[in-house]
Amino acid sequence: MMSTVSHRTDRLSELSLASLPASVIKPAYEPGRTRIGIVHIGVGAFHRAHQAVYIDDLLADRPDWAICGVSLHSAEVSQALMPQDGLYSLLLLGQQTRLRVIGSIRELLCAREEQAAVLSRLADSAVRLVTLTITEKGYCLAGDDLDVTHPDIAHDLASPETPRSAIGYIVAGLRTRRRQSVIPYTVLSCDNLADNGHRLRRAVLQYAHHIDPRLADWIDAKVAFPCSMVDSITPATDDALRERVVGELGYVDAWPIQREMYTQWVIEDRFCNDRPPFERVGVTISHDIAGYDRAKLRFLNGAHSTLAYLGSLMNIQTVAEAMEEPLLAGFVERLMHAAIAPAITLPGNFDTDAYIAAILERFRNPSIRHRLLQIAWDGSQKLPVRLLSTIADAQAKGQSIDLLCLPIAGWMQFVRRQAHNGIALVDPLNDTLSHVGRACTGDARADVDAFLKLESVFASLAQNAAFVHALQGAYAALGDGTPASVTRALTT
Ligand code: CS2
Repeated sequence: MMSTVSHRTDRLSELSLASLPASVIKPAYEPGRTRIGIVHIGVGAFHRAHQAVYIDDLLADRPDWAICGVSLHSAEVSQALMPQDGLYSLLLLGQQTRLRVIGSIRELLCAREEQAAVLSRLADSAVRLVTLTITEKGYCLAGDDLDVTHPDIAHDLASPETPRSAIGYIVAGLRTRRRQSVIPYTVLSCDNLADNGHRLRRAVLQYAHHIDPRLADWIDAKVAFPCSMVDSITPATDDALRERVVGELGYVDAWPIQREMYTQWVIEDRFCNDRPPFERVGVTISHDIAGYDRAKLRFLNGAHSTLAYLGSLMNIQTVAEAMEEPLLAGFVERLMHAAIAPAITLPGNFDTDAYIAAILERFRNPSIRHRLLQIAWDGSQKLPVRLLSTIADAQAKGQSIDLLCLPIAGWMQFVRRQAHNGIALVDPLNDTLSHVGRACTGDARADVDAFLKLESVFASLAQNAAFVHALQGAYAALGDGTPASVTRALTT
């Protein structure tokens, strides 16, 4: 959200760079002298805290890889950052904190208001890479396939020249490049989805096929969609951060961001056009990233969602506070070791114990106020990739799924509680979920059955008797979802 802090000083801008305090890390290049080589769709805090920082590290050497950030719907970020020449501050949270000003986003466009400019960037041969952080719901998938009934996709299929969805923009750009014989860009998903590149490719091809089968064949043959794994904990901006940044910077920043010191980016080595020399700035380029993305999603994100739902039911506010609750911290640790680790297939040299220990350490970081309610957003999109896929694999291996069902039941109880309190969920399925939640009576069988009708969440697991039974047991164990009953469920 934009700043509510009063403007007591000047605004951060290119002009102010020279007079920033020495403690602030600033771009090692002149932002105005860079050229755009990347279009990024979805300029949220995560992109600005992650990919844009790697590119910021690179621009002194390679000024041809600056970013044009595109927001599909909201003009909020361009309104906040354009008056500051695209600059913004990033507070790095660790034992010591560091403040950095990032200059790699040289242009910000709101697609809804500046469609022609976005399409012309996508057609520009200097743009060799399109990256995306549009969150799980932005892919408009139903299971593994493109959801052609999704309103944005239906709109774009009817008028592909004036798209609304990310998939619609990617294909519109590729279509023009094909027509003009311009080499296509690589399309790199940076979202928390297993096999994100494969899923995006499939959705793009299905969409293109509806418009023009020859275009789909061309994309199939010419365009690369590498998979990637991204990792850095990025709590949402709050007023405390804004105040702190004004104090340390001496300038007002309308939308600073924060993240933990730790960061990781692994990208599959599959490109159809030039790419930034990512290795120079700490990105891992690998031929096989499957395994790494799964590990991150299932351990880190699976544990995060578990803390989010069970912790929120216990009225706990943040991840670090949840980790101070021994029953909850003990449960996520047990969940990772005893339920997630045995079900997952990992690369041979993967050190699972060290990976789990590092995650728990990051969760305990007291300098990060990462709100559980932020992680609880979009549960209907996150649970399938974070926990339900582990449940399916555990069942296939004949392992117990009892522990894994507790966070799923926790989500249902959370939805029920929010609905009964009249609080809307941040979730694309909010209407349906609130309806289901309001109708819950506490009867485990009836309540769980109503949730299982959500086909896009549970798919065939809804017909799996062992899963349904275990889930009903977990839901019943959580009783009425009050802190006392969650505590009781965690004790047994
Ligand atoms: C979190 C992630 O909000 C969430 O759902 O689980 O954003 C998490 O912090 C990142 O994936 C860490 O890399």
